[in-house]
Amino acid sequence: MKKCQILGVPTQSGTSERGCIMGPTAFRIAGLPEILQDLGWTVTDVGDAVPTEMPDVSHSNPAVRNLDAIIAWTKSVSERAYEMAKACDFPIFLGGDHSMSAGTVSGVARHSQDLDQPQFVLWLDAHTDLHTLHTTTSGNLHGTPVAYFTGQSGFEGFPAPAAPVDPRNMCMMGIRSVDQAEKRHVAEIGITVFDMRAIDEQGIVAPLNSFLDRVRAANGRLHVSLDVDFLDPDIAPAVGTTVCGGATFREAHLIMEILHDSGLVTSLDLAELNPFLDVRAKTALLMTDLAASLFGRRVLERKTRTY
Ligand code: 6HN
Ligand code: MN
Ligand code: MN
Ligand code: MN
Repeated sequence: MKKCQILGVPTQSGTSERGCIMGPTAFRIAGLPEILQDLGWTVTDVGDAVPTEMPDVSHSNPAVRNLDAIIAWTKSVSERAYEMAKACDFPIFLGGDHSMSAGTVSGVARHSQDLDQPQFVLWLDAHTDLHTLHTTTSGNLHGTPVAYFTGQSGFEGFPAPAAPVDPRNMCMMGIRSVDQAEKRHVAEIGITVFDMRAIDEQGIVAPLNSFLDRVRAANGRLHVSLDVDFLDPDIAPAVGTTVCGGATFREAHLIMEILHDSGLVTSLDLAELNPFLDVRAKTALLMTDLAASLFGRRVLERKTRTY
């Protein structure tokens, strides 16, 4: 049986809205480990990551918040992610705000480098999270992980990622809120972006398949990073950075179903869930169901379905 490991990454230092620390617990209460077991996976919950000791650091950009904590989380999570990628077929990371991905992606990419396979990343988010320590104006470092793990400069005090992801191996979907500095950067480094307008016009199937074809042709390994705010706030209110006009219930499930059928996905982040902002756990349950679709749950096999 295929083995997956689940790690909680209860960080909220990357955002100014408190509550993401409760994310991993909400996913466990929603039953994610048991659901994956029922889908035929051997699941090991390896507990929660703990940050390393905080370094004594400061930055020339006075807006930057909690730099010491984010460096400490990145170091520890990157190490844990690398070990998990070596030890199992599929690591799952339960956030935690999106600064978690500086660690998760740099860790799994290091394992892909060991295997001599290119690392690809599918980024499902309203935002590009492409700021550096120098360009962020909010100072919230959950807006920076993509720049970090693609090896951009401007991360003084962080360990250099062992295997930076080639930005040309990244695809973003759902994008609808991009800051000026990020707009310049995204075009410059060659990330493929399907913003919400592209999805409105083309749907999700053709754009997603064009990316998956590239992953397959390169014999790549694919990390998926799902930010709650990829989804429309009407169906997923439990996030500190809601943006109108997000993905629908079916668009999101269809992406997960196609990803499952591709057999290409090798690791997953469930990021930015803030259970403190949820409404009768509906966002936690939706994110859990989306993960189930990615792991092979089919509409006609849902336990809840009755005839
Ligand atoms: N997220 N671009 C905004 C900022 O504050 O830098 C929003 C960041 C959102 C972060 O989506 O994980
Ligand atoms: Mn492995
Ligand atoms: Mn994000
Ligand atoms: Mn976001």
